[in-house]
Amino acid sequence: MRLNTSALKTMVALGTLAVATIVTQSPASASGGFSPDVSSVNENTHALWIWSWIAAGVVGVFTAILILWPVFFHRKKNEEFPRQTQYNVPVEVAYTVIPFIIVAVLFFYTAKAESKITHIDKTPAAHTIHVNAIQWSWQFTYEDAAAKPTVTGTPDQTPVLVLPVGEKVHFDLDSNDVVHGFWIPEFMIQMQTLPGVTNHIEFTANKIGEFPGRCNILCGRAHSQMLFKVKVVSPADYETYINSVKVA
Ligand SMILES: [Cu+2]
Repeated sequence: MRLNTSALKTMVALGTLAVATIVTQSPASASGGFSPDVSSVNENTHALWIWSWIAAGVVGVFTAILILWPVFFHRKKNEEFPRQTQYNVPVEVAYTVIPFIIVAVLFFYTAKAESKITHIDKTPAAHTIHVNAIQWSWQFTYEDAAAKPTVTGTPDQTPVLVLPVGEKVHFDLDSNDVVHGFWIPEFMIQMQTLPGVTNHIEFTANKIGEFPGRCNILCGRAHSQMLFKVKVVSPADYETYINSVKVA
């Protein structure tokens, strides 16, 4: 095997770039596009998100090396048809078992995070909000206010979902018509709203601020306008708000 210096340099450069990308995206040095603690969901999901990318990066770099190595170092040197080999049992066992282990590990941590996120506590949450998805907007009913006021949005008038900071909220999710997806990207949460089935989720918003929300299931003509805004306020402001909303 004849080593081609420029090919080797290219491979080293590619390897360095890949490692640098992984290192700068490591849990300690970067957020991977999401905050680790803006909601109770992020606390469960963020590490999984980062480690999934690291696993994907390692597999990607390893696969690239396996592809590039023969490209650079086993180029055809004469017209002779190369020797053909097959049925290498140890190699075949390795490339069956290793991906299986990778998928099993990812599955284990995903199932663990998912069961935490969808867990509903026996002790009722401090607040309950009923979310109703409609073509093409949202209705939010604040069940813990005496009057149970409902806020209804339209594609032109984006509704606001007000949440109390640091207090767990129980959500009942329904749909009026077709399948929609209740999605707050920065909270790393989405759950489908299904006609005829009520889904439940509980989480706590940890930081005061405003966060975009959307529908993430293609639900018809104005799907892209099915937006809402999440406004996280102090518990006192939340109480004031839900008791001041006009009853619809
Ligand atoms: Cu929708």
